[in-house]
Amino acid sequence: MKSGRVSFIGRPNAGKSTLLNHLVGAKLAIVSDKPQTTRTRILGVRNYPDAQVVFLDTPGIHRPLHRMNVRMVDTAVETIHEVDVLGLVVDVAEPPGRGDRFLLDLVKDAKAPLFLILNKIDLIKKPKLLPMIDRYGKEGRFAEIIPVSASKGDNLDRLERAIIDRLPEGRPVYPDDYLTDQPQRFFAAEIVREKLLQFTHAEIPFSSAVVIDRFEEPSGSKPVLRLYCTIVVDRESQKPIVVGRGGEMIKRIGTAAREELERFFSTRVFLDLHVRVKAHWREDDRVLHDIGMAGRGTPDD
Ligand SMILES: Nc1nc2c(ncn2[C@@H]2O[C@H](COP(=O)(O)OP(=O)(O)O)[C@@H](O)[C@H]2O)c(=O)[nH]1
Ligand SMILES: [Mg+2]
Repeated sequence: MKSGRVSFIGRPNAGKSTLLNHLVGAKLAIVSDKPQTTRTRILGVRNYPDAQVVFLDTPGIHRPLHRMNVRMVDTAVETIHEVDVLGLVVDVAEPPGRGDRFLLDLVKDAKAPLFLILNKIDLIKKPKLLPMIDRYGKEGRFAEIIPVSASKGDNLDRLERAIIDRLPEGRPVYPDDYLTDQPQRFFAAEIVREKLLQFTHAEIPFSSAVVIDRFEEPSGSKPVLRLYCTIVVDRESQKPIVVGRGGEMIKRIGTAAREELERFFSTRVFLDLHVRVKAHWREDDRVLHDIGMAGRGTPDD
């Protein structure tokens, strides 16, 4: 039996979360076409006949301008020395930039074997891919270079095999029905945030958060999950954008979120959404704590 941990790190939007979801077969991480969607480390366990693999999805590495973003980057960087295999995820359709150099530098001293996961191969023509693999291969830093399409699932079986090959022998750490360590409230907030990201643009996705004020589980007499959430924005001018004309936008977000919440929790959902302006919340320890981004050394409760 093999057992171990793998972390996916990379620039924002490389497809790390899509990869995690596909590998564990569940939507644990929300996905969007906007960068910096993932704000915390998300763990997903997958059991194979001969292995238990713990996959870690992480926030994209970027230049942090707020305390929240510093925590995001720290969270990703911390996993580098905690895993048995390190997967550097690169979007092949994006030109390489300074961010890639920075990342390669970061993982320089990692003890774990470094995999280069060339993602989104469905977006480029094969003749472009081969020289790329060649060029990275010449750097001599990668234990494996594996082209994949996380969204289509192409070549993921090869990635899984290569990962399992490099994991240490060991017993499974988690029971075989264990999927993740994130609490249900986390997923509830993330599903709402995903719809918010989907329907809003420009600065809103970066400067908003979703806080669960109340999470009332369904009970025998009331078979409805009741959720009371606050969407926090950074500036007064952002509130009318999230609410929309005549409340149209918040309704749209609410309806889409409720449908997905009902699927995710397999129950009827009552969703109450509120918008609140809290200037500079991305610097605010309290808010960061409330959205599950407590810093190191910050008490959890
Ligand atoms: N065409 C294509 N798009 C992808 C692939 N993987 C991810 N994406 C898209 O890339 C965007 C960012 O994906 P996400 O998983 O959120 O990236 P992350 O920021 O690294 O977690 C989303 O719009 C995804 O649908 C892929 O293999 N092919
Ligand atoms: Mg992500």
